[in-house]
Amino acid sequence: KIMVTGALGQIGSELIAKLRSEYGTDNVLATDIRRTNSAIEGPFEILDVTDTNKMHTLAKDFGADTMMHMAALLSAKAEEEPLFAWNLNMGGLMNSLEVSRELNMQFFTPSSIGAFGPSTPKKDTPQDTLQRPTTMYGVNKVAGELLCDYYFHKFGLDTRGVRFPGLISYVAQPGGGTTDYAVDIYYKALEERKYTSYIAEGTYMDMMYMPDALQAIVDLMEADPTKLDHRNAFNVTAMSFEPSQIAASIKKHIPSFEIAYDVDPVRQAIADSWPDSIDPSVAIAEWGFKTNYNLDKMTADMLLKLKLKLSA
Ligand code: VAH
Repeated sequence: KIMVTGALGQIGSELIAKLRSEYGTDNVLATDIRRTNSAIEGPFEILDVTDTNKMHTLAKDFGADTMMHMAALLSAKAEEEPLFAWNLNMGGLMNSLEVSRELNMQFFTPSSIGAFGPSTPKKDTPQDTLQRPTTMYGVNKVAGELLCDYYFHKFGLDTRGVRFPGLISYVAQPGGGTTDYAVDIYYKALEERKYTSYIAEGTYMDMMYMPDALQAIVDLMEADPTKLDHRNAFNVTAMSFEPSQIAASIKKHIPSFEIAYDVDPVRQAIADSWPDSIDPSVAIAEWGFKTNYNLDKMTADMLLKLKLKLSA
């Protein structure tokens, strides 16, 4: 039985559906700081992840044996409010680790390519390398990786994680990320036939379509633990592209689509501090990480599903 925090977020909202289809609706408890109008069928509870007691009570009463901690403030938002980001990202993580330790739950939380910094090798970024991020989000992610490994070595807690690239989805629009231009561009392509990118042409970042991200979480959590030499957190990626390449992919479907640039210095600085392309070979070797979507296949699916969503 799985408890998910941040269930209304960009990953959480689709992770709930994925887990419920894999394990049954009543075996997945969705929690978030508020209930949105988008009706969530199945078990749902209001939870602020900085409230340890309520988190413990909900997990215990539900009989959860697995915790998937997805609640966090993303990179751009965290740069606007670094102290709040520290308290939410680190306070929430510590609480979810402590509750998982007390109730002996298997544990998952995502890290990010944001856990790397300007001094990290930018191409084929290795699994084990220098991590000196220059954003509050990155500091939270590196500290989070070390904390999750600590709980594994010190308490034997079965913690696992992946360093996600930018994730692209059509269900919940991401809030406050840097890679979100790659989601916004699809909405604007359909609504306005043009998009003004806040990330400069030529800025490469790792990306992945949400279905591949969700499958990676399930595959990692079901992997044979004796095969895992690493725990927190595995490099995973599906593709690396820069804005003009995703624009070209969209133009194959919408020939009149045009991209323009109006660079946001804050989010550009964040993007420039991250790798261009990371190396997922350790995840492939230790638990069979794989992806199904490249840029053109993702674009075709995103435009199809968004057309349906926007016309609904
Ligand atoms: C962000 N989408 O932009 C998130 C993610 C790798 C990027 O961490 O902050």
